[in-house]
Amino acid sequence: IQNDILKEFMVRNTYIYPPAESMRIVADVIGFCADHMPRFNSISISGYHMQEAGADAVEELAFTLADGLEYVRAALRTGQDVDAFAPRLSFFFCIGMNFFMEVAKLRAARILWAELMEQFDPKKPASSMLRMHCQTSGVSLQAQDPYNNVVRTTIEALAGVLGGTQSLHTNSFDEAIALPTPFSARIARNTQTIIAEESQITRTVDPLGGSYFVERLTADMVEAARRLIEEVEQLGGMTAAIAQGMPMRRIEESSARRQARVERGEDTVVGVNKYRPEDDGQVEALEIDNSKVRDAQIERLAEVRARRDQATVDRALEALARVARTREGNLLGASIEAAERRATVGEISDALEAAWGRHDTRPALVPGVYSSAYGDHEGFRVVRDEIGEFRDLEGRPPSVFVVKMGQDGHDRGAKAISNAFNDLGFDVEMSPLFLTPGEAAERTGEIGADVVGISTLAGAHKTLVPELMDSLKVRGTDAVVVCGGVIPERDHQFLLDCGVRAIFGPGTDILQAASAIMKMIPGRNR
Ligand code: B12
Repeated sequence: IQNDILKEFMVRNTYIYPPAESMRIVADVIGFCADHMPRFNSISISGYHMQEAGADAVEELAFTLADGLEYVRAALRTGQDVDAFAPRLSFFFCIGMNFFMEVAKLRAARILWAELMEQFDPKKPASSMLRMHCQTSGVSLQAQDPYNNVVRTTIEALAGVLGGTQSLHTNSFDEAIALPTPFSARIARNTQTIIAEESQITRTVDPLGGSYFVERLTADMVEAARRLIEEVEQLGGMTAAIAQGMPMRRIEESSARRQARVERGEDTVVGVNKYRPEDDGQVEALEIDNSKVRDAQIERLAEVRARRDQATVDRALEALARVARTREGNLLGASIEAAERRATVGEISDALEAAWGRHDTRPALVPGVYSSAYGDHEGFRVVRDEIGEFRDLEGRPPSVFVVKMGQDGHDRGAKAISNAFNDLGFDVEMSPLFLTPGEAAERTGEIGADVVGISTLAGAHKTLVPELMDSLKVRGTDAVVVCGGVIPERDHQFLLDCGVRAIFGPGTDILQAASAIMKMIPGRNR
């Protein structure tokens, strides 16, 4: 069960309720599973999302295990016995391209978890055994020369298997383009079956154990992660560390360093910053009609609502809200009761929100992250001077509003752009997540932004962008609009026809994007 809320607050961005109430959901799910569904893995404690958001291997390992400690403590506080739930805690790691580092990370995870669990005095050996699922990295996969991604995923899958993962997910080669097609999903699946059934490498437990290099790397990883976990503990544990913004800041710094290393050519990405083919070659990309999906879902909801007994639904939702308010009873048990009476996920979520309210967060810029990662690079200075010229001429810096709209929690790209543009001298505002196009247009008018930079990765650009353009027009705003994120090439012309001036997809060099955008801003005196 993907019941790990701390990584949502940190990097995945799908949360509704405040942290304390959210932690209660986690503990109640663990408790309900221990009592009624003992063979379910009651939580998947995830580092995957951290690496995908930019964390390095030590950060991913340390923050994940520190999250695990927090969940054990939350479950113990509800009176559960450690041996009743700990064997069913499950972990989830990301496997990137740094092959031996990833093998060492998985080996270090098992050593550290057994060590960390000692403080809870478990009696069953299974309570201290770290079991994991691994997924190959999505962010390592590129839109450029996309068949290279089959090779990347194979290398990553091998690291997962040699590191001893219990289960594995392999991504499709069209990861940076759209949701997978049946063909790309088959290749991803077959990457696993070939490893599992042809290569014979799964026959040996820990086959790299004893290699000097791997043992050294594992020991170093244990040491470095132990230090970082200790740092988190000093802050009062992961919930407190997240409230203070510590893990997010570290991850953002690592993300900025990686972006700068790729742009400076220090980290090779084949087909992106080295060995660029003349033609990337188009691959078939899955197309989904958002309106059709929405209409079909609304129809199904209407059918369910028409067939159910509303009075029993209302009673079940009231009972759930009471459990939420009084802390008596189990939240998952009460939610299952409501679902069995055909309450919808939306209604169940609303019942909890009525009791607890909504957790609202505002994104903050992290000044200096990008410029220090970039160092004294010539290209960085050139773009900064270009922006300085604008400021001197116009008496103000050029302003950019970086916008996230719709159900899209991907903010790594938006943050990378916002922090980099800010360090380059733009006046940047980063929107909160999940704006409607109307809200985005209104805020653009309020701040008088020169540029609206839409960052869109969830496949809703063909719905949200035209709506934003209309709303901007209605308000008489003439800001330059550009888009970035995962936008299949076949949709580019559609967006350009809507009035979008440029599209910056995955693999965009930020300095080049900043320079291109500068040239689009009219300015009174330029
Ligand atoms: C990292 C990632 C995640 C991370 C996000 C972490 C975070 N905090 O951002 C995690 C693991 C949490 C995640 C979760 C999910 N993801 Co995801 N994710 C990705 C991934 C692998 C990389 C995106 C990324 O961060 N790249 C690195 C940044 C730096 O690049 P970027 O955003 O592209 O930005 C660059 C350019 O695009 C451009 N740019 C971007 N914005 C802007 C704005 C301006 C103004 C400018 C000038 C330029 C610009 O410049 C940037 C620098 O180069 C993509 C696939 C891919 N390889 O692109 C899938 C992808 C976006 N995810 C996808 C999905 C489905 C999901 C989930 C729904 C999966 C699930 N079922 O749980 C969830 C949704 C979470 C949510 N709350 O919305 C799909 C979306 C499908 C679609 N578009 O049709 C994708 C495309 C993968 C796929 N093919 O299936 N994901």
